[in-house]
Amino acid sequence: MTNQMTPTMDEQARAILRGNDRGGYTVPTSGLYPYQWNWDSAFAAWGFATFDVARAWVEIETLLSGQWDNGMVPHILFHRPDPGYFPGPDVWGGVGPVPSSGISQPPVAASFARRVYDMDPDASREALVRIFPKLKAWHQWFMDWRLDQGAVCITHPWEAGRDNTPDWDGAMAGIDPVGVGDYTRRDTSHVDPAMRPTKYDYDRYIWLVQLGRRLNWGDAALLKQNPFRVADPTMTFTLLRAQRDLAALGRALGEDVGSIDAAIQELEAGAETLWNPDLACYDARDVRSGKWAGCVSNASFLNWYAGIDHPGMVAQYDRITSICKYPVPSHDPSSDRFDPKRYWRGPTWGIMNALIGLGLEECGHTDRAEALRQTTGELIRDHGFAEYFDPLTGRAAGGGTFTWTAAVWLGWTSPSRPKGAS
Ligand code: 9WN
Repeated sequence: MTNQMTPTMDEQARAILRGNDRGGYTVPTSGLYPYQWNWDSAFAAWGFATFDVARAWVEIETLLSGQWDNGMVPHILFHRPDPGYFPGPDVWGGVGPVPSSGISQPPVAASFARRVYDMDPDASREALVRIFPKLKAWHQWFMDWRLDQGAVCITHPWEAGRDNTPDWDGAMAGIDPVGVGDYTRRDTSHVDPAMRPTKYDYDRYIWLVQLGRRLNWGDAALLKQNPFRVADPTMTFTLLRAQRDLAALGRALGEDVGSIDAAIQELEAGAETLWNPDLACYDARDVRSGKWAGCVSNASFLNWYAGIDHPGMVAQYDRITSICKYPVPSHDPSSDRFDPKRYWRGPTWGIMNALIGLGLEECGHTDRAEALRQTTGELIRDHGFAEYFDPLTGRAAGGGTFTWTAAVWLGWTSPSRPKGAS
């Protein structure tokens, strides 16, 4: 029986989603991130679908309402002005139908759309018919503008959603942020600066935004002039998975999915170009310099999620999970660049764990998948719905009452998650 004074974890998670709902879209957490973020919304849809399928579709449709003419779906939609976040719409100068940033984010929306659809096909069909061409155009934009030997590249660290990971250290060092000017960060007034990227990082983030804006976010111009171009496991594996899910959705609708199937083959070949033989792991590759990042990150382990069961990755996974109590860390704890509190340079993220866990399970590594589900559930139960966690102690870090952590609870770690959610 539920004690009325103490809400259950499920009730708390649902209350977070509702509390972060701004009418048609959710914010990742109030204060720190007051707008709609791309991959956060896809996770939010997953969470909503466990108790309100119609609301899940609204989340995805609102995200796609920001799609640009070239097919790109921005990483932030600034539906309503809010001075609490920097850089805002005036700095970005996005050129789409809704004020937005000028870059994208890991395309997990089609994959969560498939999950929502599978949970209730009848209630989902109309929305699916509307969004299918939009998702297809977005994926095609990646295929047209972002491939290097079939692997998907990012043009800004924020695009991979793993902002300050050591994966980009080499490429970031190649940027001289000359003329970036003065600006005031807002993130460090919400969160302990030791848990956030440094000024060195921010100068380069803003410099890259200014460059994109100067080029009016033209894809061809950016391809030529942007010094930051890194082939990234997050993007490559999530797009590969998303294309597989989109093809399945297309078949359910009776659509021709020939071009999506061709893209899947190209991305499968591209994923193999991210295998770093010296590291014995999937790695990021700096396209401008041709150098490997040399990083075992949580994105390295998205291979299973993409349907690739590389035997070498099991050995890496077992090594990494044996050296920290709360895996999967965003950077290898045995590396001298590991920092257990600083954002994507060490902490564990529930969303990455969910993607890794879903992939492990689908590839038949069920014991590992179940163990990861358990430790992630324990982290959230014992330390709260935090943005991320210290992988050594489990301590909560970053923002609190976080939408995607609540969604991961509802869709993946809750003992009472509905059948079909995960
Ligand atoms: C920049 C919203 C987003 C996530 C990203 C995470 C963080 C933003 C920031 O927050 O990035 O996009 O300002 O730090 O790195 O993955 O989507 O939760």
